[in-house]
Amino acid sequence: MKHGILIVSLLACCLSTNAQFSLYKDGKTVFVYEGMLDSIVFGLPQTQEEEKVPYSYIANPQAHDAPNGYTDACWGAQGKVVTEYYSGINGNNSLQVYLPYGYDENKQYNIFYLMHGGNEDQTKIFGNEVNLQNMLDHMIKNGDIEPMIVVAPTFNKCEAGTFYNELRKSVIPFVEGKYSTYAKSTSDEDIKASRRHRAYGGFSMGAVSTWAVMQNCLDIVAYYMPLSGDHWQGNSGDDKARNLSNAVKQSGLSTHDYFIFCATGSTDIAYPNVSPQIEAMKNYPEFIYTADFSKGNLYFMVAQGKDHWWGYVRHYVCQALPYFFHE
Ligand code: FER
Repeated sequence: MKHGILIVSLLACCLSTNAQFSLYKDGKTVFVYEGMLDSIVFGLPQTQEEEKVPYSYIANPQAHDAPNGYTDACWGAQGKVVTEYYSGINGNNSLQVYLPYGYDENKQYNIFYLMHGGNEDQTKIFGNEVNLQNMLDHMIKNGDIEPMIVVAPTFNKCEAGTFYNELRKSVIPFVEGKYSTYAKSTSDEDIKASRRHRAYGGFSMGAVSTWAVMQNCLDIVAYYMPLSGDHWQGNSGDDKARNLSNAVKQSGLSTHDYFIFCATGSTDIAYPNVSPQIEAMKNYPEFIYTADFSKGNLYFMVAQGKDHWWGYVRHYVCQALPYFFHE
């Protein structure tokens, strides 16, 4: 070293194998290693990731209610629901953000945008009737899902079928600029790069908004949860399926880049609309029918005897959400 001195310090904690290892040059820190001592000793690369255990999907899950108690308050492990205000492309608007228990802005979280139905608003999903936050708390506590951020926006400043514009231009930049997701920044590039950590779903007209998001936002969203609602672009089931298939083709994505967990009840008013669409989608090579998302990308769960009501639909959310964010 011609200039300055090189100081190497090794601070090993006596009680654990965690170590901090710093290199100083000219009085400046030029390198810091924080990690396991044996990683240093054996010279493993600093960026080594833990090996991911493959998720055990059920290929054809049958609808069932969430475990008893999931709809009740989860004392001691409750997340937080925050009301936010933003100025978007369709004017001033509001949305609600669920932050999981122990939310830490230094960590990164998967994010799920979940849309209300017709004649409802952004307060529906975390309001007294649906109380989805209770189910999310229990699911996280029980290890059904990783802690994640869940956003309840509204299409009431536009329409269900055009909300995708507000999602892309206003909602995602606002929410993910404020809360810690896998988006490194809110640049178009970073939002695209984090698409596998982003999901969108909705009930009824919210499902209509979901298919429209898939039609128009495949570049920024990988997981879709349309609940009790069909695609409103196209008349027949085959029209709707073809429009979605064409969107996929135009996106240049492969069949392992987007995943749809669709659900409704057998007596739901939307069933006769959704069912032919899904049957038609099965005829297009862009869609591979199974809930095992390591092998396919489309599943349709039908709950026997359930009609068009959030009280049933929230249980579909509980069943579908664990299938997301593993690919
Ligand atoms: C459907 C999608 C949306 C549907 C109904 C709706 C009957 C919404 C209805 C409403 O909000 O009034 O497939 O099937």
